[in-house]
Amino acid sequence: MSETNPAAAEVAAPHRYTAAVAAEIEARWQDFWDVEGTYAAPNPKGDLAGDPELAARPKKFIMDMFPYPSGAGLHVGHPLGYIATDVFARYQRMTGHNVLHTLGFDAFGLPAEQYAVQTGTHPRVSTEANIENMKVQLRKLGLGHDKRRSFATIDPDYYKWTQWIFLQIFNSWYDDEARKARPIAELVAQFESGERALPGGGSWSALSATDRADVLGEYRLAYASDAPVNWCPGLGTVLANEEVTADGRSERGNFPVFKAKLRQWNMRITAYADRLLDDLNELDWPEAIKLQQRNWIGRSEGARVDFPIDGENITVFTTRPDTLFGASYMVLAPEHPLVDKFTPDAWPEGTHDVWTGGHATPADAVTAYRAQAASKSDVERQAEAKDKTGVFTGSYATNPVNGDRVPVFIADYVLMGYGTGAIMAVPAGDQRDFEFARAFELPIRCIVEPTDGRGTDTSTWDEAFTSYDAKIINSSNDDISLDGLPVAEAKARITEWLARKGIGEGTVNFRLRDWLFSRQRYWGEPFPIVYDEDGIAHALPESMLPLELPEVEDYSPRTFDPDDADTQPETPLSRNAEWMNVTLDLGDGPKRYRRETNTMPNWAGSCWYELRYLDPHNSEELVDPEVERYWMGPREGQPHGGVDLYVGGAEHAVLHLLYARFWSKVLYDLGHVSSVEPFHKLFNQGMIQAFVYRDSRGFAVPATEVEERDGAYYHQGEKVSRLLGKMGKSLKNAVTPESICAEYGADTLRLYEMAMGPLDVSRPWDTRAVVGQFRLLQRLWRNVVDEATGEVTVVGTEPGEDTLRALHKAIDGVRQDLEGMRFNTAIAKVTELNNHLTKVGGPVSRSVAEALVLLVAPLAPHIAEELWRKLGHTGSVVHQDFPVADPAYVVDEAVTCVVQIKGKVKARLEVPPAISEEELEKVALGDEKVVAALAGAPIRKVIVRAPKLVNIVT
Ligand code: ANZ
Repeated sequence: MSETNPAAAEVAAPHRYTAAVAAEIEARWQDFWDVEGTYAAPNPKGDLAGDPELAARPKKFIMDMFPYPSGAGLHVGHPLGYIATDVFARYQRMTGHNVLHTLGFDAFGLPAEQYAVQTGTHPRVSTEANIENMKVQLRKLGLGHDKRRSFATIDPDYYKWTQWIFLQIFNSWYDDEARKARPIAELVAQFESGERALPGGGSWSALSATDRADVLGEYRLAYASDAPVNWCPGLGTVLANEEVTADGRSERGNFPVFKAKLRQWNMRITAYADRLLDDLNELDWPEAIKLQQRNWIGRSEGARVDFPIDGENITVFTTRPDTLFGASYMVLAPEHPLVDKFTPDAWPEGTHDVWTGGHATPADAVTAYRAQAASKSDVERQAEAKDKTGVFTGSYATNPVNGDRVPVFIADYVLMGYGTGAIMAVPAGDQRDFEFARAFELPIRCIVEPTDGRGTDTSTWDEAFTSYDAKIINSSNDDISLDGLPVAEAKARITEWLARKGIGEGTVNFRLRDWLFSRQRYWGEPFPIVYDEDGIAHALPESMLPLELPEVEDYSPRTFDPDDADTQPETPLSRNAEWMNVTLDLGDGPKRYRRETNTMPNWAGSCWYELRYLDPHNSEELVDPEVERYWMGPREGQPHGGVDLYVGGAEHAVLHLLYARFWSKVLYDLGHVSSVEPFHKLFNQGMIQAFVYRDSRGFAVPATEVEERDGAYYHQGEKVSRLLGKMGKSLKNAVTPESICAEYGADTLRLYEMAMGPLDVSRPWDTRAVVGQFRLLQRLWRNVVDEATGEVTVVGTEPGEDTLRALHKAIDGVRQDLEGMRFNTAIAKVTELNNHLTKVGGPVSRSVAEALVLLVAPLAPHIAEELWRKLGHTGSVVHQDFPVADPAYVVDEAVTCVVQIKGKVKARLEVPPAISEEELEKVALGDEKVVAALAGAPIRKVIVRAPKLVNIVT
């Protein structure tokens, strides 16, 4: 590379902007910024209180999704978002805002632990080393972070507060009437006074300590439960639903995941389902992300309906109560608790052969079918293409609207974790029911009039008729008729009828499940929970926080054969008896306790980190309320408050962003923060992709060793294939920011990444193209500095009209582009202005040069600082005012251009006076009237006299 590197080749001019000059400038200014604390965000209590001018400025809290300090370090794809927020933050600083911008590290969790296990070093040692390495890498990019506010989630004085928040959540319950979380003590008071009845009846004072703990466990927002969880033997830990892929495997590692009953901690995020949904409306987020959250929360409006059976009821959840007259059988999830009860000893008279699965008794059939269902993930069970399977339980229930006897089946397409775990099956209106009914020869009643011309004879149908846009038929009894009603009306009418008759009620169901919150890992926050001798969980008092992660010899997780579902997790912390078994005084004298040995999931630390940036050294409270209000509080246009800009990858759509929103709401309800939402505006940056070269065996070969010849690619003489893919070590195509900084400097790297395309679009990295931005900086430099002498060349005379127009148009455009985060087009405008100055030639007016430097400052801060200094200023450019365009020079006076074809005027165009010949020709030939007049005739010649005349000869 070095022979063709202009930075090396052009050293002839001693004061040219070269890689060496860039390196020297950049290192010097990075030191300067650190020493001066240039990026220190003002503190509302100290700095702003004493400075009314500063206090009057609007604020901008600008954040990136913080990185995992992985062992591989950063490649050029990682900082794309960091550079973008940095440019934006710099622009905001220069336009009169108090800006808070910093970056911490998300350092607990599986990747760090796996890396530690691989390398045989303690996760703290390897993680801290990785953080240091990343800091060095990031510093080179010239990011304007307030470093006083940086931290890692593994710092005990950070996770002290993660544990503290856990305890707030543990010590609160959701009051459905008030629609908010309240302290659990207030619930206890209600039980004590009798204001609220105990769910099981009786009086609070008569309950044992264990019973009380059990009752409260049903209310607490953080609670332990024995519900079935996602157990991943290959990782040796349980996982949250959000961490399981659509095909039932672990998102990390791609191992099988099984349902297992294990006592685990959960967060009652479901209590917030409706608020998490409603509050999305006020957020400035990409629609795609909002949609993913809405789908994940999955609100369905429908009804619960009771089907009588042997003096009891089976309650179903349906979104289509209007189809009740078409319910011809029922299905329970195989795990439904009522199945055993309604499995008689023998098959009833006349049981259809296909219903029995070939088993002698219903019990045999049920047992065999359950075993089969248990080996499948929920996703496999619900797969659309799958053949419908199931068995008859041997019992019949009654359809409450028409008295029909409906057989009760168990089938795996019905899940225990959704609705009531039981359905009424309407084969005419639901495709899964239709397929099941065909397989098991069950009646299919037409209760919705098809609108697609297929007719009402269901024996001729190939599929269910699932449309909502139709009328109900064949649906009446002595008391109610739905016939002729459209679906929505029929739904409302039948729901009202069911409620009046006491056999059902309207209800809203959510797909969202509670958040499984414990992991059987070492590298996470310990739970601030201990168990007494009766197994009752107690919160540690705040004075015992942080509960530090103990140093252990063996921190590796116990993993198992990935396919062995019958394994049990083992927590690394339980191997440390001394840490686990303790004597503590929790207020009632010293007693023996056992610590919780699970750790929190890696999402915990990122659920509240925005708050810590605000008040990073507070050891007394989570965050000072005044400070929180200043940076995060509600404002006009941001009714829920939150960070002003949050940039990160789209892959966190539901996991991190949903969890963080949930914690935010709990903290808000309990009065700890004034913002209901953590992130007001979200922006997803695209990915930097890279070419992956593979040999004939499909193995990636190092991208730097590939040669191109006649459009084909070769590695050591062998032809290789080329495809666009991810950048990374494993694909042998990673480019490090250091290598680009060494070759051109960080300012060039920053410009290149921002110029590659719109920020939200993925783009291929092309090292050969980086030089283009380097040349731009060289021209910029040349417009201010004499390359031969190093003297500043600017003059005091005013610029000409043309230059003023070019300047003010650039200022106007760059302002709009930076505000709108269109960094690529902002760079194009700077380039245009710079080229204009080069073309005009001669020394540049000081006023123009200074404005140009200020325009460049957010994008390429080091060179801007240096030129600003050379232009005679003493301070930093960082807090200068961004130039303001003079509108008089921005408006284009348009000129009328006449277009002639063979001398006859065919069109008149309004064009800018400065339009180039080429541009004008393009515009003229593309004009509708001209195209029509040409009617496809071949063009012999185009004569252009910009800006007034175009003559086309055909
Ligand atoms: C009768 C019916 C008729 C249904 C019809 C649909 C169409 P969403 O929209 O996702 O909420 N269902 C209910 N609980 C279920 C469970 N535990 N496992 C599998 N399926 C379940 O879906 C709700 C619909 O899915 C419910 O409405 C029920 O089928 C089914 F023409 O009831 B429906």
